[in-house]
Amino acid sequence: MLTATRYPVVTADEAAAMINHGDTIGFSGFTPAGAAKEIPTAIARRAKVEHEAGREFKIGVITGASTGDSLDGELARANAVLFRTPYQSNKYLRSAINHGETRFFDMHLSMLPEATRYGSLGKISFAVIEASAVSEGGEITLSTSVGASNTFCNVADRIFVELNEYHSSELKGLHDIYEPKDPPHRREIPVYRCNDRIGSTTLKVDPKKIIGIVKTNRPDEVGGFKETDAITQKIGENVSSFLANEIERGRIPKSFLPIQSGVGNIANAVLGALGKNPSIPPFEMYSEVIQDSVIDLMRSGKLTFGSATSLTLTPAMLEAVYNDLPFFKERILLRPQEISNHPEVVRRLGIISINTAIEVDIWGNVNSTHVMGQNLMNGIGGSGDFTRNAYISIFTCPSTAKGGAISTIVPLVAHLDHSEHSVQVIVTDQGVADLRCKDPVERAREIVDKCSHPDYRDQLSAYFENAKNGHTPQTLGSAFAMHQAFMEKKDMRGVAW
Ligand code: 0RQ
Repeated sequence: MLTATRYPVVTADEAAAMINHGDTIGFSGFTPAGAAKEIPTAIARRAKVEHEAGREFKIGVITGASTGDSLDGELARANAVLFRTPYQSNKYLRSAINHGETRFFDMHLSMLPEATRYGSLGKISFAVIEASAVSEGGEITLSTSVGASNTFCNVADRIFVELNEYHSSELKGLHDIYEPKDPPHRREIPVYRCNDRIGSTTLKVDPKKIIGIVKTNRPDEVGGFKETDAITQKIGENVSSFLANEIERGRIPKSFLPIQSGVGNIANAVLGALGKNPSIPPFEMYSEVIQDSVIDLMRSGKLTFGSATSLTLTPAMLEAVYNDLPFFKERILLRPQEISNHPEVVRRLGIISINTAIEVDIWGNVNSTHVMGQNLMNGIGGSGDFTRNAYISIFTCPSTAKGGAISTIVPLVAHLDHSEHSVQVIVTDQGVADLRCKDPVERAREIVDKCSHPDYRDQLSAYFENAKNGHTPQTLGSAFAMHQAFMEKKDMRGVAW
């Protein structure tokens, strides 16, 4: 490992001792991949001691997206998070947010770095960045994600590096670090193909800003995936046959288009199904996350290139990649999230976006973030960056949740993340609703007939078929009756309008 000697080697507790109550910290990490691990855990230890002594101790936490338990989980359990942005997925942090103990504001992931640079998020006191190597001259080779680490290091005066020996020492060349210029006269981001390299292989910082190196040897805290079940498999098959049919009809080029796919079990199943469909040619990804299924597709030759901002792999899969690194370095590029998710590039490349909804209404609006319109689940993540700008934007979800007691198709979403103007295709285990060029009533029929669960189909049709109120026949007095039924009797079935 390239370990420069000029920097002070400190323990995580020594680093945490330099951080004050009220400081805002930019931590590396996009999903648990490449997330800082040692220092946040030490800050949580410090917070507990301070709280026991009757002193306030909370920090502002900014990251790329979600992180691992040793960051979000440890800090939330220590009640040490003043505010948090953007996307998170930790159950302890989620609980603190929903109980009003931690302020959380959501952001499109592509916009976080710019907001950080221009000071909208206040002063960033420290950057805490995981790296696989650091040189005497301040060249940092990141690990399994880029996220917003480049921006955090640029804006912070003081940088701690967690030098993680778990990662391969050969990662240089996997990353492409580039930051856009200032507006208003900035030029285009010169990514014209998924594999275009536009920046540098290392993150270059003023070496004087690196005030401590914490050595560690720990894997990313990436959990395993649930086995594909009948529902997720059906969703995957529905997406892949829809796209194959679009090629057949000439609405997608025969050479196909780059794919963006969200994270989680459904995304895994969708990618698996794309891989198995013989009518879909070998393709590329321009996405934010590379997860286990992507690696399998690369090995089989079905996926020829993957551009993303994180390598979110289970430890066994990451080890397999490290054992075959020359093969994967030719096929993977990790960019800052500002570039991987940039609307300009998404539109230019003609990306097919595939993200997950919590619920969808019959008009095509999507809620990806709030349960019953109230409790935050995870956040919008990159779904807005891609959906609004994609060539074809797809949302997937199972047709029901909580054992059938919740219909994910509802008269009106209880929280809006993606509007009917940006959402083009809905896919559930029941089928595919193509909303393009349909008016609101045609969309409602398409979504209810093709995507809703049979238990809810008549109920949902009855909501709009007899209404005569306007272009979008919404009935304001009963639009949330299904949500209210669930909150009162834990079941959305049997609502009469
Ligand atoms: O809860 O496990 O307690 O039953 O939500 O749902 O079906 O396991 O699916 O893990 O893929 O998560 C939208 C949250 C889906 C996620 C969301 C309950 C359900 C379950 C999880 P239980 P599943 P997933 C990528 C880009 C953000 C937008 C995006 C997400 C739990 O995919 O955060 O795609 N997306 N961003 O039971 C009540 C409903 C429900 C419901 C599901 N209608 N009402 N509960 N659940 N639907 C991210 C990045 O950019 C990094």
